Amino acid sequence: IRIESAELRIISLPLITPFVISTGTMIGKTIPLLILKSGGLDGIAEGVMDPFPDYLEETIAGAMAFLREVLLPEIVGKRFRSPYELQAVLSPWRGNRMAKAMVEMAVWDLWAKSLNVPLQTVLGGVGDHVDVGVSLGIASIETTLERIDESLAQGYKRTKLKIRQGHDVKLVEAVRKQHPDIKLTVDANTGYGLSDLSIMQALDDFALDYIEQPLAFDDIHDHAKVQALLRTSICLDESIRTAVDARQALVAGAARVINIKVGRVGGFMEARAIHDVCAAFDAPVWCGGMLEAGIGRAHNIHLATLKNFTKPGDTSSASRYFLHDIVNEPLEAIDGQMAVPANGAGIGVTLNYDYLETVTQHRETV
Ligand code: OSB
Ligand code: MG
Repeated sequence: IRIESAELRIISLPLITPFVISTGTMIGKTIPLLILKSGGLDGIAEGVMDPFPDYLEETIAGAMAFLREVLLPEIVGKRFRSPYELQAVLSPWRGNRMAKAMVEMAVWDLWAKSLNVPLQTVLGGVGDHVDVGVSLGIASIETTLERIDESLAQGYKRTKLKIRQGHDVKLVEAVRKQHPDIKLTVDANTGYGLSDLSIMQALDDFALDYIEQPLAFDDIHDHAKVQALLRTSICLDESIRTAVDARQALVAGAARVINIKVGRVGGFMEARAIHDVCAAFDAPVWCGGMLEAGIGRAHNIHLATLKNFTKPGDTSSASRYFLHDIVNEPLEAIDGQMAVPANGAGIGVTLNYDYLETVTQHRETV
């Protein structure tokens, strides 16, 4: 494949309901999009970085500059026999895995399309659907219970509650009282410290499937201290950017489950390496989400068809977040299962350019 040109866009989508997590509230999604053109085919990817560094360090502004000035000029006009050859372009640069992931994921899409196969096939995934659960933002106990009734009625296979200081044990207690047997997890998005051990020990009594990222975004060591004192598994999200991180976390006993987000870890090569390390340690993984629109959601679903994605992922229906998606194909879960998009090769979804124009805030070509 020869990359002929690259288009960068920033789009802005309103969220149907504000999404509240321990680090802040999202009322809309600003999403960078990359479209690579090659021989009449488009390779497309979404970035998962936020306008400001509140989940991890990357920002949209920083990613746009890095893509525009460094990464895209290094690939436009060049030939790649496969996405594996991108390693030489991407690996010299430190960090910035979300920006690198945009390039890498778009090239995987392009490569699969050039071979006329689904993305999951080149990734090594199998099956035509994946199990999914919901991630419920912070809200009152009453509202949370209503949302749970709704998602259970829709057949979602796991309920993840966002928690934060002061909104944790009582919430989980109330939910467990109503639903003693559901697959339940919590995600603290780094909201606690070692001094909050008693809270984490209290959460240990509710048969949670795991407690996601209780401690700092860059910590492994202290998670191991806490994991040693809990029966409940810790699941790491923010702390895992690489397969080396995953190995160190599993060797240290910092977690027994890992949330893989292809956009967070720099693309499919690293996502697969993390998946493989976890499999070697018998640690299950699941596919996380970043409130992606249809392009990123489609990439995530293809990834989640790999064999060690044994827990339900976060790629729930797009309509839970957006009134209109940027892709033509509806990505809607049925009975807790999301079909692998298959409208054509690659990611199996197509951009709705009419709608895209109406939500595009910025557009440039490299
Ligand atoms: O920690 O998993 C997270 C959304 C934004 C930032 C961080 C996280 C999340 C989610 C949303 O939990 C999952 C989804 O895309 O539905
Ligand atoms: Mg998380």
